Amino acid sequence: MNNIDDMEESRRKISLWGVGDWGIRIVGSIEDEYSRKVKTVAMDTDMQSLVCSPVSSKIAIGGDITGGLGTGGDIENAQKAFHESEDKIRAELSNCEVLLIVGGIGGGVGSGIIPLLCEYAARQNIFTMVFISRPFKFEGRRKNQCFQHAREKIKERAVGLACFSLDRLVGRVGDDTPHEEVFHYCDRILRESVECIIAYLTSSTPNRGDYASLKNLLSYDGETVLGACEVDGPEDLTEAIKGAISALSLSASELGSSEGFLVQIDSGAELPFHGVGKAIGFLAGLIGDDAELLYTITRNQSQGRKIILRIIAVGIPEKKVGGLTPDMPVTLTTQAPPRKQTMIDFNKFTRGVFAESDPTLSDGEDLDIPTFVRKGISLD
Ligand SMILES: Nc1nc2c(ncn2[C@@H]2O[C@H](COP(=O)(O)OP(=O)(O)OP(=O)(O)O)[C@@H](O)[C@H]2O)c(=O)[nH]1
Ligand SMILES: [Mg+2]
Repeated sequence: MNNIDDMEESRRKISLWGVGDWGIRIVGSIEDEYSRKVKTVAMDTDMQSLVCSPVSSKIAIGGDITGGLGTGGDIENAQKAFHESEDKIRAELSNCEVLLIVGGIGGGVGSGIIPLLCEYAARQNIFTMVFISRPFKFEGRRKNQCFQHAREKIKERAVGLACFSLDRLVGRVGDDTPHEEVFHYCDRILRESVECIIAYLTSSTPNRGDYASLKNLLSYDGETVLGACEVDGPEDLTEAIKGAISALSLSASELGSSEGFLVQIDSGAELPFHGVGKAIGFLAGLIGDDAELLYTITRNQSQGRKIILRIIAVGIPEKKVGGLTPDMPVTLTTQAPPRKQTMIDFNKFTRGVFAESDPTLSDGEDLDIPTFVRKGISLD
């Protein structure tokens, strides 16, 4: 983005909508560097979530139906509220070329309205990409069925869909990890994923993001994840890509069968061509021959020489929640886990790889624990 005119041009064209509580919170948390390149919009029946949001445009719907509250999971009421407010929605979408929609599926507003908004945008020929979350399994079967239904409807209409399974994102959480930390972590993954897509769509580097490539990338079934890593300067670019690949928390077979990858390199310093080629080539060497691979470079001089590298992986085969995971995640770095990735203690094992299986007990002794440890024999 070279000048203010370019920025105004992209703001007019790209709209980022948060739908329902969580979607609105994510849109409200997008960093300025990205949010100023798009028009941000919040839509909800819930006045409180709208009032608290810093986004530039707010659409309150269904006042007569919910009295300014959420729908309490009532999809039908959310849909009635949408239909009642179609005039406001039409006005807000006039001149929009690209619509990005974010929301959590499981409540009434996100689940009921996102599919309708996609249908509406498709009729207006608006290029639409959607970021949704699959509810935690513990939220119950009804919410998960509602996810399946909403996903099918969205897929029929939107050109791109990124589904984030909350259970996959969170993975193994340490027994003492606070609930709030886990939620903040999920917020970050969705926020950064949206930021990557904005970066790609608005990049002014030679590999300028184009709609068709993104459409292909986000057209695959399956799950989406994001990994990020921060390094001190261009000389550490390969370390950055290794850190971000590790932060994806995918096994080697999942990495090899993912359908596509988008790499965003956000750099304070000028990047050498060979360094970029080496880093991207490193990832290319690990993924399937047919996988799509896109990248974009954004310059952010306010961050000095620092580089933040993020990878979105899409089309990952769905993980059976609670099923066995024979493959260990690919870990390519021995350094401390990447910045922002340290909030959750994912690997809090006390019995190594046996931590998730039942102990092999014989005469009251656990045979999975080495004999010298069980018997207290010193090896000195
Ligand atoms: N990780 C995480 N997930 C959230 C959070 N808030 C909501 N969700 C997820 O998003 C789903 C929808 O929640 P909301 O966005 O609150 O619901 P809504 O669309 O406003 O719908 P109603 O309030 O029922 O009208 C939930 O079922 C959760 O799976 C959050 O702060 N963190
Ligand atoms: Mg709500």
